[in-house]
Amino acid sequence: MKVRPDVCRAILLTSIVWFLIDILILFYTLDNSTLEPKTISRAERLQHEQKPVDPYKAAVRPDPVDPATQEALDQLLQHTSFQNFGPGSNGEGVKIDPSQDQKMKEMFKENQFNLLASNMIAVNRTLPDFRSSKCQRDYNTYHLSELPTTSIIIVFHNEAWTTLLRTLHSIIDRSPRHLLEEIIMIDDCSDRDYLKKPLNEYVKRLPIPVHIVHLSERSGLIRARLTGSNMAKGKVLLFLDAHVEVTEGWLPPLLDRVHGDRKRVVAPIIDVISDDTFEYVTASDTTWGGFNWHLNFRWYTVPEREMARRKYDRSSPIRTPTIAGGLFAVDKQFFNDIGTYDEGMQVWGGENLEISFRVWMCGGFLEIHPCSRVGHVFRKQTPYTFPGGTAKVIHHNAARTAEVWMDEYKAFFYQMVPAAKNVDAGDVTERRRLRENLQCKDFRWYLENIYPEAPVPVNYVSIGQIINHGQNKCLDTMGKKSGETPGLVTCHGVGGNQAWSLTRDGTIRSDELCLTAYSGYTGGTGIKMEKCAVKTVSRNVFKYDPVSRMVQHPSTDRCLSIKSTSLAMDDCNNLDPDQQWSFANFKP
Ligand SMILES: *[C@@H]1O[C@H](CO)[C@@H](O)[C@H](O)[C@H]1NC(C)=O
Ligand SMILES: [Mn+2]
Repeated sequence: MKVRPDVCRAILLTSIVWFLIDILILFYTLDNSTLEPKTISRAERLQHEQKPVDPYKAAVRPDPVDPATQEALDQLLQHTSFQNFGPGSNGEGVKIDPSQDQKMKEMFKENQFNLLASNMIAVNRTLPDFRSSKCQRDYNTYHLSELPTTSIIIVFHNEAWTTLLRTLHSIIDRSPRHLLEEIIMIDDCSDRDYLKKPLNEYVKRLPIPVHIVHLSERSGLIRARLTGSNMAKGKVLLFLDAHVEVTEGWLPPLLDRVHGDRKRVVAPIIDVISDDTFEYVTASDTTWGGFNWHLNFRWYTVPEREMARRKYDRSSPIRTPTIAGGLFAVDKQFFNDIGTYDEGMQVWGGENLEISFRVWMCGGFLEIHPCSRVGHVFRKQTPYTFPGGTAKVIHHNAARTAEVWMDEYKAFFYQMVPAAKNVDAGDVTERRRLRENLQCKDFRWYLENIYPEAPVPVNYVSIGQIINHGQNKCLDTMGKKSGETPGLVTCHGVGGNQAWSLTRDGTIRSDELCLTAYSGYTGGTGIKMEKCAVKTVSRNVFKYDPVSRMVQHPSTDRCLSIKSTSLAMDDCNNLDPDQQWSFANFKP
């Protein structure tokens, strides 16, 4: 092989140039790395080590801090762990030594979770990557640079320092920086000092903009969130609770869905951070949100129908009838278009069903993305006070939802929660007008198309009490559970445990419990209440004849009757008044 001399010269010349550049770089780095460290004295290093751990060196020098605030923050940080491999790392739980039992119990009361354990765990603790391999593969298909930015909105009231910081650090450590426009924190009138100036000071160190608004009066979740959304600069709003930990890869799946169609409102799987040990426990990926006659949000198993629609791909988003409400992403414009929140609601509770019904009925979609997981500290009871009383607030909010969105089906709520009838729901004309203006579909459409598995039946022929003519008494769940026989007591006519519905397909249900007749029940009267099956089964199907008033059970060929004052199945006899029943609000 022949090489021409001018090519040789060119190669030689470039080599020399590169050699010279190398030497220059070498000199430059030597200059910095060999000389500087030696100039730091041992004393200075010691001082450096003793300073409270500075988790994120601020890139810009923050404004001067007043000494009192600085001292308060230093104090807090001395008791804030940033330790690697410390207690609770990798999502593990923390067991408190029995000698600290008393202290633990005292501290538990402050926030209704194990604060002592939380304080031992690093605020930037590690967590495993819980995503399925399919989710991890899908992650690589997102065009991260094209996804919209998000403003994260966190409302808190007297939140604990370590849980709040863990929320912030987990977001910062596990989200692509360019997707985080900002974190907006709304302090709903906390009275704990560390949540004021020290917190303001602390967030300045974080490498993303964090804005804190301290509301001067208790505003409740809805108004606090609206304060946040009105400030937000990001395209997508992401509401988070104040005691959560996001996991690896949590953000892009949510943004990707909203980006694909801005009418999608998307929630992550909400995993459980134990309120006792702070262990991170994954939740099922085959659970979705529903609601019962009380208008309580409830988790239920995703029905076969939805699994099939998703082609049994467990990484594909679940179309859920409702969302839990604490954590979700929504396009800011869409959120505004469909009427943000109902500002007539108070404090907290019930707003999740309201926004769920509204999103579906007014043209949006609600999804749970199984590739996005966020842990949440679930508490057994709320540590906060509800001005006016918890029940009253919850009933007020639920009644507004029922009045605006549920049409005739609100009867199920009022039957089950008669106390709600006496609570003033306030003026709902604005919200009804919103429904008009948006030309939303009706509740029947929602039940038929989005939630046919709902405890509220689409088609029903009665709602209210069921009277036995022989005894002149009413069927009563007596607050009993699945597997027990309902009672027969004096009719009181106000619903509650005497609220039943005969459905078009022949089930007799009270909320989630169905009358179930079965010849194989041993030692009983052949009838019990059981959790209603998702798809009606013959055990639950009765046939009511409004003329003879008999309730026949075709699959056992017996009739609903009474045996010595108890409910029982018996051979049908149309002369027996104990086999005659009437159903309130019967319309065949
Ligand atoms: C937590 O923060 C500390 C202080 O910045 C740092 O040294 C440590 O590596 C961090 N731990 C993790 C798991 O990121
Ligand atoms: Mn919470």
